[in-house]
Amino acid sequence: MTTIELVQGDITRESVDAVVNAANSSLLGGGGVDGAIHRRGGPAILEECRKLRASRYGKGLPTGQAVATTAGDLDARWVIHTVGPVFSTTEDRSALLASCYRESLRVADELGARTVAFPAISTGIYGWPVDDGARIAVETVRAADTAVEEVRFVLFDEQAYEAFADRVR
Ligand code: AR6
Repeated sequence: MTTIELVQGDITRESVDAVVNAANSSLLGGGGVDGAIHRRGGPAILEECRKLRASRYGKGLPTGQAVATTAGDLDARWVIHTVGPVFSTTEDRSALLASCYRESLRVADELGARTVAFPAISTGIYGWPVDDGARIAVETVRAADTAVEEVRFVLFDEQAYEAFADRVR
């Protein structure tokens, strides 16, 4: 059984085995939580991301997939980068958002991570409504077949925290 914990705050301050990053396909950084992780984690993360671009992901990391790097100076062993879908009103991309959570947990299992912190993927710059993003996140983690013992959703603001709390209760 995986336990779900909710925290309101900055994911870069968490002590866990793996921190999930809501990245973009370039893997070369950006704003939001991605920017915060690279800022606090330092250049070692970007260096590994560059190597991944030069080797396995020449065309970028596809939406819905996940890949791990060092966590650099974060209080974690790994950062798992995943690319959420941009929200669309004309196309249902929920399966891709669910895939981000599932694939991140699969990578966590490969690494042997037992505690994993997730942000609310796609609910910032990518525009996903936070209530629906929370529903997909919680449903997918609950249904996942994983050895991860604790999933900690780290929500930056109160609205996101409340959206997740409504789903976990
Ligand atoms: N800790 C926890 N959550 C955070 C933090 C933080 N330090 N900073 C922001 N959030 P976003 P996306 C929340 O925009 O929507 C980047 O440029 C934020 O409030 O970070 O998946 C990437 O490079 C929101 O609830 O990610 C991509 O280009 C959630 O994290 C693009 O943004 C996700 O917001 C990805 O967009």
